[in-house]
Amino acid sequence: MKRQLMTAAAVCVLAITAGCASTSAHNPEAASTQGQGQGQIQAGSGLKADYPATTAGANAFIADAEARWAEITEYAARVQWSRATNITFDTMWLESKVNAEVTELQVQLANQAAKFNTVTVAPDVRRKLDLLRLGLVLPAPNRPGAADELAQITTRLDSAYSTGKFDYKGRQITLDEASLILADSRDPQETKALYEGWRTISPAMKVDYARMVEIANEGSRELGFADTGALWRSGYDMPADDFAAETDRLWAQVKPFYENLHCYVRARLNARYGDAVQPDHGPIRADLLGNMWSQQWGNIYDIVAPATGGASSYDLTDLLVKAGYDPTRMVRTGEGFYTSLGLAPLPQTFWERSQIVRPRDREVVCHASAWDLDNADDIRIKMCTNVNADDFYTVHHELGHNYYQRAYKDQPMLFRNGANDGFHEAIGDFIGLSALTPTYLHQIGLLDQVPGEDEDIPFLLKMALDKIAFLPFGLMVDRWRWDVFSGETTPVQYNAAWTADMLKYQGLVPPGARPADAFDPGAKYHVPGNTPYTRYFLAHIYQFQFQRAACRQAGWTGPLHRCSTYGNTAVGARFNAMLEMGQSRPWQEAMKAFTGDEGNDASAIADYFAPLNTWLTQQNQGRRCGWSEA
Ligand code: X8Z
Ligand code: ZN
Repeated sequence: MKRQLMTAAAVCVLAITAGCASTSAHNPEAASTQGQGQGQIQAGSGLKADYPATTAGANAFIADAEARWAEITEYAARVQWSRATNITFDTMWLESKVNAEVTELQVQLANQAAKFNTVTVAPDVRRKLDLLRLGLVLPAPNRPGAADELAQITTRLDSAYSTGKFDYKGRQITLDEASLILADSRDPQETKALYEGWRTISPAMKVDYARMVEIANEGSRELGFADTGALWRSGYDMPADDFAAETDRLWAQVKPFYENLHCYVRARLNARYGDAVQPDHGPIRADLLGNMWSQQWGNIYDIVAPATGGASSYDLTDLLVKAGYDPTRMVRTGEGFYTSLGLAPLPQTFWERSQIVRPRDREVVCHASAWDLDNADDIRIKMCTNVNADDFYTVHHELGHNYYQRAYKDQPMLFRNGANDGFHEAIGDFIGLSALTPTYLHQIGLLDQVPGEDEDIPFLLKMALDKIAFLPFGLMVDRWRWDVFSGETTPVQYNAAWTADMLKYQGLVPPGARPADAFDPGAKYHVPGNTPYTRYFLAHIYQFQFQRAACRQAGWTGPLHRCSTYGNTAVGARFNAMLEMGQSRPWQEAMKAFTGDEGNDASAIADYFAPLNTWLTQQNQGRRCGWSEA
């Protein structure tokens, strides 16, 4: 997960990091910025000098910036880890303080970097200067107190989400408990209560969120961007407007397939629940899909399984439970896939320092993330792992971040990140595509025998429920945020706009009218956690490109969905070579190095799911698909 400049910490969050953890990049020692003009060196900033706008000045600035960045990101990551694994007044205080320092430094570095815009420098130096200018997630403006205020808000929002609980059947439950019940519940009254219950944690975030948008926009404008959304869109080695158009193009490529899936699932839900709960036309009721945000639908496979012509003979959650897996064994199994590709085992410190299960005695951030605390070897995951299919996938996902972090650790400091944030998300997902194949599950002893071809459609349907259903969600979260940052959506419109985007992109509606004070976006981690989300949309395209390329390299000639790269060290070596590049080159070069592809290409998804799309089209014959009532 990282965003461009992040750094050490986690890969799921904000600014700094690379995984899904956090390190915002906000800044407080704004006090030291008082009265200074942009680009000036202030006491306490850590930069050694105010560098002249010359080639030598640029080189010296970059050397200083890399040293300072390495130092502050390790410090920040350790504070952030402390807060994320033990949320208290004091750890929140400490995190706000360090995040403010980080933001202040980042803003200062961005301003300094811009001074070299017209200076002749070596290509690597130019890339580093660009990364410094474009790599922030939430910049603070250069006035006293702004970075402090921003940092306090972001720590408060993230902590409010992570400690959120609601009353359910007379007791307070957490998101993880609610998610487990929702995955299995087939009672529409219960799913509605869980959907609405979880969303009672977020109205209290709205004022903070609106204020945060104001401050970050002010900071973005000072850096020369129209708003924070424009800053986010600038980190993809292409003009920001071209990037937005690129996501539109990719969505247009995959949307017919999503509509096909939506149509089929709606019909099966209608058959199961009847017209009063789920009509056979229009949008789908969001709480019926087995996931708190309806972003992955695999948990309702039993409802939508093919009525005739072959059913799936296994359920991965059942297999894991029956085989006696525990959370640590799930992670060990994940590591085993990576080492089978020839990559080194995880360090002993990974096992000593990771948080694999939810601690019983304190509040933590349960949303899964992968961390790199020292920009080198101190890699960890932080999860609240349960023994089920969802977390089997998530373990492989998180380890992908860690293996990426480790692969690029010898790059210069400013290149220690993913080729772009979507790459960081796609690594573990690519591994997961093989790890979910029946062939692999058989190899590790979870399945007694490999199912025959008659289980191809059930398998592909399961995969599509997670991967294809995700695509519009992967797009809509930032479509909502881009409109919020641009001012197109004002605070009073926050919830209505979110609901409208759910309908527009996903074809979903909440199970009932939302209350006037609702702030449903706040009930999705990445919104209060300030993690840009388009990365996941991209990752869902990239992972299939990686898979198609890897299987070609392996000489696989069968159907793409049956291919597993487990144990293929040649593929592993070539894949790791891409990982080792970090963000030293534009992402298009990293993509080409491993896949040979020129840029993004949704045709790999089409290849993977081709038999299912044909099958869905047959199933949908005679149905009116789509959700517009017009
Ligand atoms: O946030 C994550 C990872 C951490 S980077 C668990 N994911 C997104 C989500 O949960 O919303 C992975 C898939 C999408
Ligand atoms: Zn991730």
